Amino acid sequence: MSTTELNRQGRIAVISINNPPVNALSHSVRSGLMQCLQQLADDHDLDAAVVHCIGRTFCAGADIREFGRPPQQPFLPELVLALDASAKPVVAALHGTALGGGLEVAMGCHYRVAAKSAKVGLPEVLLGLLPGAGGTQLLPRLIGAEAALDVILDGKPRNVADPSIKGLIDAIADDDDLLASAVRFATEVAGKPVQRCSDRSVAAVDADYFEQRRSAIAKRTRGLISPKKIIDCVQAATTSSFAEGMRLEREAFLECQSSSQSAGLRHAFFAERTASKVPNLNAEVTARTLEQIVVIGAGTMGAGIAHNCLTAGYRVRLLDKDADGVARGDATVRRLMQGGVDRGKLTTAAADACLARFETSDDLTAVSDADLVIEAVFENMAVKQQVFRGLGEHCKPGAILASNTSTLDVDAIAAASGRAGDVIGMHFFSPAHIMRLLEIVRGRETADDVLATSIAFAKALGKIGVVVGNCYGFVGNRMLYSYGRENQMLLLEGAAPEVIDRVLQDWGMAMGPNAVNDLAGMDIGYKARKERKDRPDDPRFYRVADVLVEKGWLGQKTGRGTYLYPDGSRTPVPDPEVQALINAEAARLGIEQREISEQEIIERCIYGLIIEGARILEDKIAYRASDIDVVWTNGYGFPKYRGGPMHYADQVGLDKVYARICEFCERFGDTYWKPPALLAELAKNGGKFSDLG
Ligand code: T1G
Repeated sequence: MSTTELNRQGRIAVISINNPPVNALSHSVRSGLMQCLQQLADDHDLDAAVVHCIGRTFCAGADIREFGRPPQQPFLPELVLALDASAKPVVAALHGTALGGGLEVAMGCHYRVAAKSAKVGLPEVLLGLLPGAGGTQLLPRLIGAEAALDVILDGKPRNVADPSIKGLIDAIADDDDLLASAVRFATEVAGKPVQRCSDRSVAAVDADYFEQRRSAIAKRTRGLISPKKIIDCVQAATTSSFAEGMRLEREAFLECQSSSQSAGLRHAFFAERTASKVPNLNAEVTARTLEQIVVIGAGTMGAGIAHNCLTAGYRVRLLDKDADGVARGDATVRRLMQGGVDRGKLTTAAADACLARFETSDDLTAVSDADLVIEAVFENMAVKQQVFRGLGEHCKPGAILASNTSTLDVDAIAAASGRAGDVIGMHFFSPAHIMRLLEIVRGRETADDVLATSIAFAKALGKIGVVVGNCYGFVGNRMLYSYGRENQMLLLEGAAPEVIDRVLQDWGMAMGPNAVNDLAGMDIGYKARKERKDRPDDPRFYRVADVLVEKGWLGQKTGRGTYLYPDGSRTPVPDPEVQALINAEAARLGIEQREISEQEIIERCIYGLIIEGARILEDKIAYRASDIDVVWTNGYGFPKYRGGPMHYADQVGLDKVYARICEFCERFGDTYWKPPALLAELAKNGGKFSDLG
């Protein structure tokens, strides 16, 4: 329940907004604020006002949950204009993160007093939007057009003392003295001429500057609508009147808001926050305390995981079976830490503090003090079971035992430990210190508090934890097989690798599948396929990749894979020898090659994902379709502005998706294309995956 009320401190009105958890500017907050402004105007015993928020933050923006519903007045721009027009000065008191519409409300006020720790930002671009309540017109008037463009285009929050936003904040207060400072400030300006942001002008900027920004942003935000419109609006702030600029901004905002891109990004925003909510997890359960982490396996993944845990504040011991492995892991962690300092992500002092909590050892039994052990050894069941037998013997009661396996049976690993209730899967994505996704694999016997601890641990690492069930490949890699399989089939059927990659990258994938294979190294997938017990009995299944690996053409690390990488470059160059090899394999398999349309390439790969996603829902390996979307938009380069494979299917229409899959089933057989019953049911009833909760 939200409240917005006006109280008095002498002749100063203190307007308090209270709308947990982040004081989003819901309809009731907007209405309450408008009423308080009217009360300020009408009350002759009030000379000025302070607007502040109760709880952890000033308004964090418009209430995104209201989008997609019929808008209710007062709209946010009306509120901002009413603040700006107030005859009596209004001071915003900022703490926490004043974001989006929250910062726009603050800029509608005449002054801004901020707590030292406060941050401000305009993250609308991350939702496929643009500041739609005056942000593109007000911010340039306070900090200049170029600086405003930086803030609005990157969408990142900045500390209020950041020099890049000089001119936005009028005074900075101690965190525990914010409201009193703001009231004192209001008292000082009371009775003086009001300083309206809208009255300011914006210094002229050369038109070429905006053109340069347009071409730069086009490369960085392939296909996105809102960045270009942001530049248009900020340019208008330098050339048009405030009223005209506001009109243009409103027009552009409504266009962005109604776009499928914004729908996809808003879906992703809420999906990432819902993913950590486990439907049948006992809410009373409390997480176990984690202080000492032990990572077993000092390879690339293990060292990345160790680095991630160190920067999150844990004590970390990195183990490997031999001294060379330990030395390599130690060097990797230190290199990653220095990289963070070089990029300005970490201060040297912070890096040193992390390393002071870091140690290594080649004694695999050095686990007795561990609160959590994360196994990151070779992806082989026998090797993992041996490690877990040791953990079962040497770890203290209550220690959590996690496997970083990317595909293997977590229950079989757990059984080897003799304490399956303490075992869980934690599938990190490479590079572990950068990728935000963590698949948390709930084993059959995983205890509720182990699961709750793992979810909290993911958040502490700054990752998006998605709880998934135990099957081959869990959610991400299980679906990757369908996507990769269709890529391989298309190669044999006549689509060149570079065509497939270009089409899928133009569609929005971060990289084409063949370039990804070369980047990761095709030997990894090759070994996993050889281990698979349920490998389809189909000579075409990943045939091209297998032949390339058997020739030693693994990808970038060998200078050639699907593509050539001359002189150690990382730019893929089509390889005529590979194309000849593909054609020969197709002929040997009796596959008649043909011209394949771009649309078919997209549908074969993306609908292959959707089918597997539907089967995952049928098998209850994911709690909700949006969890599958979170996995693919955060772990596999699926474009966030399309929301994820399941949201995309809903957008296309499940009846259309189902019909196309039935066609593929006719043409290519039901081994891979048999429509899941769930999809058929939803398509028949006009349903959506999002209806499943
Ligand atoms: N509207 C509705 N709910 C929101 C919300 C918002 N703007 N922001 C957060 N929530 C919910 C969130 O779903 C979660 O709910 C809970 O609050 C805690 O969030 C016209 C159009 C503020 C930095 O994009 O960046 O203004 O899961 O888990 O990690 O120009 O939330 O508990 O049920 O993220 O501490 C612009 C989005 C909107 C800011 C806090 N503003 N929010 O992070 O908590 S568009 C944003 C955030 C706009 C105007 C335009 C973060 C946070 P639940 P959380 P957190």
